[in-house]
Amino acid sequence: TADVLTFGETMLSLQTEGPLTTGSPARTAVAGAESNVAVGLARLGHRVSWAGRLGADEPARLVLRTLRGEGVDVRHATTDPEAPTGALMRERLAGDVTRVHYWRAGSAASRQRPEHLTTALAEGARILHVTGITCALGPGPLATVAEAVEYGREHGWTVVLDVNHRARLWEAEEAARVLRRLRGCVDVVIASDDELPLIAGDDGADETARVTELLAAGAREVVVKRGGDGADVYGADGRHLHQPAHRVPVVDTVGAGDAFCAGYLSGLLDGLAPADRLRRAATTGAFAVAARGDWEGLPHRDELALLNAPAGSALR
Ligand code: KDG
Repeated sequence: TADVLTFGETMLSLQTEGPLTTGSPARTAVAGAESNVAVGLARLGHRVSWAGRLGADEPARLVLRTLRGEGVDVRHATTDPEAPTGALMRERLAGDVTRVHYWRAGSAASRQRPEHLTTALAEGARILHVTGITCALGPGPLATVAEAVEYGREHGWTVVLDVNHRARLWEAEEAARVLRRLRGCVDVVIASDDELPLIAGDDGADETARVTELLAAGAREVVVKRGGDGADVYGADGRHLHQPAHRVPVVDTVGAGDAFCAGYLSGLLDGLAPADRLRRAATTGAFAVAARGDWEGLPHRDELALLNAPAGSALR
């Protein structure tokens, strides 16, 4: 049994130094919200399985090698011989502004279907982690998410949904319609404050009303992320806690939400109290923003306390 099962689209990521049109050099990496979470959890010592779908190509080899190297179980990842692994480019423009380009239409992950996840589900897990990104990839991935959350719910797993809205992949109206249908099977909802309206509440509702609606729909906890302003957790027992963000130099915010999620799930697995898991989430989120790359800066368990070291420390 895994601690956490997750799946979604993991891609080849090209990260340019400057505008593409000038022939900028680029670095190759691996990106994908769910595998970012998987890496974060593996580095904290948890058993995590990533069961996405890849093409039969070199980017797939890079993805598998990277995840394996990070200690993520990829035995249940599947291969689509007829479709490529997806790709994205993070193009650095003026200053620290980056533009994202996707090549994901028709990708292997967009062709994932429920039967591709059967063996992964049968192996069991304590937590199922899914995101709104997978729901946006097409009818097959959406059906896979829907069946997985039902399966997790029936088998007593903790089902975690990170809204993770990607406006480039689908319209907000459609996202809202789909995500609200999934709510009944979700134990923990994670959303940034601007994503919360997608999954709960009518126009003009405040945060409390939206959270109340999610808790009434069956969630045990709702976690609201506010970037540099920290995060909050609301529990079905009426408790509400706030955690400020760590003050760190912000190098790259991409992946911060996934890092936060990994920290939060790690706290759940370790049986930490809500305030402590929120603190761990803030810590892993801070590591992510302080380093370049979507997941590269995530801490190993013995590094969690490093943020408390005085600025500029050299550890000898
Ligand atoms: O959350 C970080 C992700 O956005 C990144 O790793 C790539 O999954 C990705 C996406 O859909 O943009």
